[in-house]
Amino acid sequence: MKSPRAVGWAAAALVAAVATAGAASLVPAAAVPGVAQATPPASVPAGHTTFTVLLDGPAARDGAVAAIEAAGGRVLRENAAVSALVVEAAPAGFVERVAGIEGVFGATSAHVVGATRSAPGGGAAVPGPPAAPAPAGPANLDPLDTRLWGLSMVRADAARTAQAGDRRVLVGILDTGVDGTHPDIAPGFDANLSRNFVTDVPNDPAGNVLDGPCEFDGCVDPPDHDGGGHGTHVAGTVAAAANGSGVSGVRPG
Ligand SMILES: [Ca+2]
Ligand SMILES: [Ca+2]
Repeated sequence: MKSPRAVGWAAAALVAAVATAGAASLVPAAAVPGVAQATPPASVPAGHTTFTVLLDGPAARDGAVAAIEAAGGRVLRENAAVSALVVEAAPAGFVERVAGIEGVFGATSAHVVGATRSAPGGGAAVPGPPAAPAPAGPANLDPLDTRLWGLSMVRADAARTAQAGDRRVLVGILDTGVDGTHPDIAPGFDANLSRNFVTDVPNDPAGNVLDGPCEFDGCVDPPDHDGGGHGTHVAGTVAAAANGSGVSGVRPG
């Protein structure tokens, strides 16, 4: 996973951003004609695992699903808006078989991509160095903007005087989700354009806590929910409103 700062800078390159996309739901397969009833993660047979399979597009869907099932896969959920499937199967050779199917753009297993650092002997965050005194900030920034170094570093404070943003520009935040109800986020957030591609995994196969208990039925968060907070932080870097409170983003208006 990129560090928060790396993600923030990547988004900042888009400047004039508007809609911050969080995550939205893979619809239950039962809602899709021709696909079996959605099955909760716990029903994945022992020894099987889940895969994300991305199709070329809607036209490829029916043929690809039939071929995936012939290759030993079972569709659990489908996000028709982006032609993505969550499929369970025995892992041996499944990705290789599916990758060769016409209409399949790519496939990968659900797996841990990394781990964050933990404090020795506990889960508390490792304290950083003492914060430097906040410098006097440029005019027209929100009260907490002086605690950020990035806005001035990329001259966003100066850029906004010429162009505060263009709402035709959409930015997707691929992260822990986005709290679309946050007062600094809500003005630029579009829940209808947002999707959640990830199902909560309460525990890893060894029983260790990963996401913890699911907050919502089906273990899929709604598109305006952030289960971790980091995605909302990144969305704020991009597009927090310049509204006289909190912080403002690179695209403040
Ligand atoms: Ca969650
Ligand atoms: Ca603000």
